[in-house]
Amino acid sequence: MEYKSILVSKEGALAILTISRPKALNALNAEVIGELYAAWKELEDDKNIRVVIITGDGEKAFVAGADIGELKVLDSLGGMALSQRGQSLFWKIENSNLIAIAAINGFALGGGCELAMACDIRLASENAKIGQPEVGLGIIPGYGGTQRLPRLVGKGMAKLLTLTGDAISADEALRIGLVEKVFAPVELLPEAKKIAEKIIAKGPEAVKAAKRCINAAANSNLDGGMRYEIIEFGAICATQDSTEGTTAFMEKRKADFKGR
Ligand code: DAK
Repeated sequence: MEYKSILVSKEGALAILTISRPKALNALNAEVIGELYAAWKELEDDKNIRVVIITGDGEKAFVAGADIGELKVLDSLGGMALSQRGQSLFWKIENSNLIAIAAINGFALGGGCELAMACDIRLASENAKIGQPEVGLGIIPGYGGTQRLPRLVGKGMAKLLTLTGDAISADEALRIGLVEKVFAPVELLPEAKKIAEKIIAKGPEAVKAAKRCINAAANSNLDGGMRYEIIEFGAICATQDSTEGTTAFMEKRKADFKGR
């Protein structure tokens, strides 16, 4: 499918989804959100794809936020509708069978930070600037930022970032656990691809089940999460891949996973 504001490329089981609205530093307007929806569905429907790297076009921005021009004209109902649409896209990414890696190649502000937080893994280039500056515009984060940020960095740090609106460097984001790794700008995409390839080499059903279990940890107490893990573990033991993976180890050979 052809898109106007995003680019989708595929390399085997890996897809690279690039948000491309460079004149507005890749800000998320309604068109970008709509196209991300369509592209995500296209990638989920493609049974060959297992990992998606999401990045921004150019060297300056991942995503500089929701489109401020569009936010300016929102009334209360419009704000709720937009928030619900964006939230459901990010929910879809977070709970997808696909693994999403955010390659943060510059500004990730407001909606950009929220998109990155909906991904499974966040990698940043050394020039990244990350933050939730909405209160400076007289609004609050509307794509899940008030909920995902405290889950990643703790309540106090989430308040410090959100209430001051300060953007932080990649190194500071690494220190507080907002990103997992930092690379030189030229290394960001190659390193993201290496991580993607490692995931792709693993048992497909096991990767999906592990993602579901870790997501459950954020939404349940320890007891409930442990019980959920037992159920997922039981299901994974019934797959051919679990037999193949354990047999391959005993036979000192590489596993040949089939995804079933
Ligand atoms: N929206 C629209 N245009 C943007 C933009 C944005 N978020 N960010 C940058 N641009 C545009 C600029 O207007 C400029 O356009 P022209 O003037 O060239 O036409 C172009 O991109 C280049 O930007 P600058 O000239 O400003 O570039 P600089 O290097 O000088 O500065 C900057 C880069 C990232 C520091 C600066 O552009 C900036 O401060 N941008 C705004 C960052 C920001 O505040 N982002 C948060 C947006 S609020 C909700 C849903 C979601 C949200 C809230 C509610 N509901 C549905 C309720 C989320 C809100 C946000 O994300």
